[in-house]
Amino acid sequence: MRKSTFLAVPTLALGALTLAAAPASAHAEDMWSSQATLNTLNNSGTTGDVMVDVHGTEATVTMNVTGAAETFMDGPFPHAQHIHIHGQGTCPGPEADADGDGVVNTTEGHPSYGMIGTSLTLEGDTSPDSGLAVDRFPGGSAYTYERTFELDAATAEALQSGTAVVVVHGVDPAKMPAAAAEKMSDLDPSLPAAATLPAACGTLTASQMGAMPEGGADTGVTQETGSGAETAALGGGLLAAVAGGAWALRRRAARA
Ligand SMILES: [Cu+2]
Repeated sequence: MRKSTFLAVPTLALGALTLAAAPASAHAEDMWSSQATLNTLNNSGTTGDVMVDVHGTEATVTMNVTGAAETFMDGPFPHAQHIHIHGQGTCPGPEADADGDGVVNTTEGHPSYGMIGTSLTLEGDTSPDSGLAVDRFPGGSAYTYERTFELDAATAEALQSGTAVVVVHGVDPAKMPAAAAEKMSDLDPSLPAAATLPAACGTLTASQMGAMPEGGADTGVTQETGSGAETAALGGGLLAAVAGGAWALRRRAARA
């Protein structure tokens, strides 16, 4: 009896060690994920969420979008969508409306979210060159998007530094001030302003696993990060185990 009690302690300890060590074997620098909640811009009513799972040089982007503009010239309203980079990593507020027309157009949002790093197209090229390839973007009032593609270095860097921002474009002109709706796009003078107006925006935030400094899981000691006080209080090893487990669950769900 005394012996079994004695044995139970090292078994538990070993279990805890195994849990804590698991994320380390996944190489945080090779596999990580970021996520964003997409909030409405320009009174569009569009919302959604985004998950970016990075595995080496590949990224799988999963998005759910609802409340988007439905039709455009009798077809589904195309929604250009991008990962913007090299800005402040934020979504613009109404004060970004520099010309005072009642909407924050794409150009006016650039200081906040930056330029296009990746075009989240359905097929083909994902570079900034495809930023307005309206025939290769999802469309309609609600959609789910999932695509795996080669992640470019600039977008990867922005994801890791927390300055990557997902923007979904295209707003129902009926929801725009009349004068703004009559304008042509600031990006392409052959398109109406409504086609490229930002409709939803969210900053991609690395999950705890991705934010963990290299080697953090090995020692069980969490080094200083942006939320250092909080992670230290929770305990590095436990947090790593929880974050790793949640990530694995999401991967399984995504593959199903
Ligand atoms: Cu964009």
